Amino acid sequence: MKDATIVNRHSRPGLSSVRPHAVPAVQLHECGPDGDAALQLDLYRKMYLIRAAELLIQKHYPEDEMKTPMHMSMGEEAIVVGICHALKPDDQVLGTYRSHGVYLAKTGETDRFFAEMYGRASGCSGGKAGSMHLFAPQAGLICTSAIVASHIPVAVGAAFANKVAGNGRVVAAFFGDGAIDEGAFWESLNMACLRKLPVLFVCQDNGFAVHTPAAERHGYRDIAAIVGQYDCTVFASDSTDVHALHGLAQDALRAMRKDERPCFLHLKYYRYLEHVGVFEDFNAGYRPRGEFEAWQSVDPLRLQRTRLASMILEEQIRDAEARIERQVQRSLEKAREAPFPEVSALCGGVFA
Ligand SMILES: Cc1ncc(C[n+]2csc(CCOP(=O)(O)OP(=O)(O)O)c2C)c(N)n1
Ligand SMILES: [Mg+2]
Repeated sequence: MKDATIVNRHSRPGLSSVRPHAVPAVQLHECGPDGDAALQLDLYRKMYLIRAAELLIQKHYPEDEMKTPMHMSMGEEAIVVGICHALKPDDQVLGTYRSHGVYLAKTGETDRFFAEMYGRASGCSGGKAGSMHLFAPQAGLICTSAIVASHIPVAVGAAFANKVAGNGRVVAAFFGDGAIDEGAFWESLNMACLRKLPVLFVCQDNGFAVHTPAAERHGYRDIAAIVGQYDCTVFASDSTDVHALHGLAQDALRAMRKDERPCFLHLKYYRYLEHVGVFEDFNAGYRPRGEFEAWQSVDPLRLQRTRLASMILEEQIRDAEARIERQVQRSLEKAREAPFPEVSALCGGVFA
């Protein structure tokens, strides 16, 4: 394993039209004088929960008991954890169909999560929505949506409501680079800037919409430069270091409060698995395995585990990992034993 490294925190973005994303250069991002061990362990635990839950999904999905399509978060853990950890508990988030990470980072719970994967009544969406439509309003997760960019106007509406209510809440909208191709994104950005709404626009750029690279979709070169023309603050990073991304999110939230205007984060990462499903897809011909292998040197969990190893005992790290593994295993077993929704619930919670 290579040394833990942190990437240039506010690096300039590369050209969004260039494939592949370059593996970020690495340099150690320092922790606080006291070593910040508790914070670093918290960040690691949250990322480990996401990875452990998805590894379990990966193991059991082929049994065909989880009927929902799966869009996996592996590779983006540092982004979702870094940002969600910087938010206050009652700040709100919305995400895409690829939101296991967002759900787990914001709620920390896995019983209702796994029940939803197995379509059980105790699932976070009553077992009728599946992996793409996760809800946890009590934890600030308003919704996740399968329709690209459809949740971004909802985020702006929620931020408008918060502003009118004067409750100080921030709304973070997570979306992929494909959402930038949608009018809904630009209209939402415009409205949020015009009305000075507390929205954190988080673009998780993996360079692909399904299998189509940015170069075949974008008639521009630098998304951050374009968004920078709007009345908002823009941050860009290609870091996979959760500590760096957490710091960046804190900077963004401070800027939002100080300037009373939205922030746009352009964050690059590498999607580890196929667009939809639990397997790798390097035989599909649109990206080489070598890219994935190169990104493993900056895998977010690996970086953070190496950092932690210089701060706390190996035994403490293993203990934290074992607890999380027991948690997800228990949740999966509970979900399998839980009842399906009643037939009478079929038409509940739908518009028509
Ligand atoms: C409005 C809309 N158009 C098309 C699709 C089909 N579709 C599903 S995922 C996807 C790609 C989105 O890519 P991106 O936003 O970059 O997210 P990623 O899958 O890379 O996380 C598309 C086009 C859709 N779900 N919704
Ligand atoms: Mg993408």
